[in-house]
Amino acid sequence: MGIDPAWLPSAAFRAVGSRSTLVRGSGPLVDTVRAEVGAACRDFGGRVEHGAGDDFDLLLELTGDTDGTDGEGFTYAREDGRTTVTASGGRGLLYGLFHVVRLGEEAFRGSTARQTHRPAVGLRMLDHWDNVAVHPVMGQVERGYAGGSLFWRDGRARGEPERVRAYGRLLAACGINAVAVNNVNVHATEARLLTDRIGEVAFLAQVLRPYGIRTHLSVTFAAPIVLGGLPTADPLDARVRAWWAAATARVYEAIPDFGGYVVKADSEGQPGPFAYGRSHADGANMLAAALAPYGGSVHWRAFVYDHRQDWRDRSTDRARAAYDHFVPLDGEFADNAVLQVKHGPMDFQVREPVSPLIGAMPRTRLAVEVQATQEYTGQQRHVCWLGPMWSEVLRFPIQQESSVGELARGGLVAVSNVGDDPYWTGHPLAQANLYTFGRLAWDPGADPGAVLDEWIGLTFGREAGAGPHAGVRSVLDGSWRTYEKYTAPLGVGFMVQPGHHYGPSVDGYEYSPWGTYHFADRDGVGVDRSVASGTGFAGQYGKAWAEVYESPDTCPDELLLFFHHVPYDHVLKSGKTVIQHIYDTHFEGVAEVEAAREVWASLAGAVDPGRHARVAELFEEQVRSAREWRDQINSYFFRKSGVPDERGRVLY
Ligand code: GCV
Repeated sequence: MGIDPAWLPSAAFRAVGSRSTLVRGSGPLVDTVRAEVGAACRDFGGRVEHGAGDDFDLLLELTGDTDGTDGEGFTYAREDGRTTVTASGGRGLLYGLFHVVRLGEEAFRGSTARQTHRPAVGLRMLDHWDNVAVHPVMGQVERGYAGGSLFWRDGRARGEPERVRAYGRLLAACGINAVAVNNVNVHATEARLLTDRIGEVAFLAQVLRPYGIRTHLSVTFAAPIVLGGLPTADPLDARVRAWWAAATARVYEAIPDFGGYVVKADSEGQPGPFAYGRSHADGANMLAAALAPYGGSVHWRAFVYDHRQDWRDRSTDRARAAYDHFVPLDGEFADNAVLQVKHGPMDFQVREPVSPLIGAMPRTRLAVEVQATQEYTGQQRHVCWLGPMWSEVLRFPIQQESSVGELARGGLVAVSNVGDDPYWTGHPLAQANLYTFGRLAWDPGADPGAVLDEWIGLTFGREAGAGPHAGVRSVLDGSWRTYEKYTAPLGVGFMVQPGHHYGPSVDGYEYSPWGTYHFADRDGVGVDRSVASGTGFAGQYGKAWAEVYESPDTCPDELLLFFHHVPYDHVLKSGKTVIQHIYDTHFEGVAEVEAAREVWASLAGAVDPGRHARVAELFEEQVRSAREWRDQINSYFFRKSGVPDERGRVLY
């Protein structure tokens, strides 16, 4: 098959393509808009108007006014039988066109008073964990479940502009405006993208630019040593600073609109400022200084923790690490240094509390990072639509008056789930995660269910009452909670097979150095992170949430084992004991996957055969894997606790 059109099949453009449209303005992004409308008109018989006449149904106009949002906003109105989109910047016009595409026929009915649309945050980015050269353990894409990289193959740029361009188009259509093109774990080959191989990055930047996407690059903190031959990478050393300034100047010669650097430092073996007795603010600010003359930013990741912990040491708590490292540095970061924080304190588990760091650094620009690639949520073999989780995170009032989405002033970032798979994302339904991320990054307060409806309508068709809409929706809508039910219970996390992280292994990380433990014994399970008797992590929140999480009586059920070690007969707010909850949810989770598989089977004939077959095949694996999770988890806790299932179901 060719490349899947995903949420931009030709049919999605019918309403625009069958009418006459006037595009006013000039510039590269306006050319993109014109080309999009032209292609739609060729498919559906409409016209692109030129000149000053007023015989048109849709006006897309670049006004040149300034709307204060870097030209990304647009206005939309329908009056006197005409639909009008105006924007002060090319990106805004492009986003306005895609708004009309999303509305379809509705954009050409009745009347709508002028509305203003603008993104809540300026940076909406995808980070690719793509290696240029195949890594012996991690492969071409670290934690990638969609085939090889879109950008790189076997040590080189793939040089396939059509595919990259199609990708940029999909991203623009859901509002994403930045892409980091290589893994944050920067190995030797990848390091050179910064210097002698910058031309390969420039090629990608050139292909993505017409869709309003800026290119960013992950760099190694040790670059002055490994590329520049200096004896040190000390951020306060004048030679090091000069090296970064010169390297950055050359980057901007090649890519004038380059977005900036992404850095993983002092994390999981990556080099960083600690080796020189310097702080992470020193490290980030050095790169910020190199980027500042060109308007670039450094995205400095807060994922810093001890990955060589002794499991016998009960006082070290990985959940505390980001806060402990970074909160003392609040106010020390340069304006163009953005601290990029994972949404939870651990590592993209199916359920985590929001990272307390997000509410604790008022004088620092923060970006919040989520993971579209499903490392811990089924690896794109399981259906797991993450929209509701991300929406809960973004709307979470971490401070009394501010939600996470409001505090993410430095941007919203997702680790990409895309590869060179013909469906882009391995599992065709995982496209919904990519689309949903873009739309929630544009508007963190949006209703994720409405976003899902949009995605289904664009991807599968919008005929009212007919088609697969209801079936696809029911398969995706509750799939995150279903996944949670059959995997690690009540926020305790992990229990995955070490290394690749697919499938159950309850004790897989229990005696490991990675800091991810559940502490199950014959009496109970969970991690005591209270201030009173545990690691004190609960005290990293502001007063209101610290009080809620401190006691098992007030802690929400779904996070109970994240914050507390409780006996198996502890009664949840739901009225069930912890052990019975574990049994029940694991049986329910599998039943829900089996039911979803039947719904999908019933859509044969309503969904194109290739897509239907791929998803049907993946459902077989999901059912198998979910049963394995259920039986391993239930048997493990039955054997530990000796408590039988009150409903008498089989435990092994
Ligand atoms: C890119 C987790 C993943 C790693 C990843 C890391 C990170 O630990 O398992 O593969 O490395 O997160 O976010 O840096």
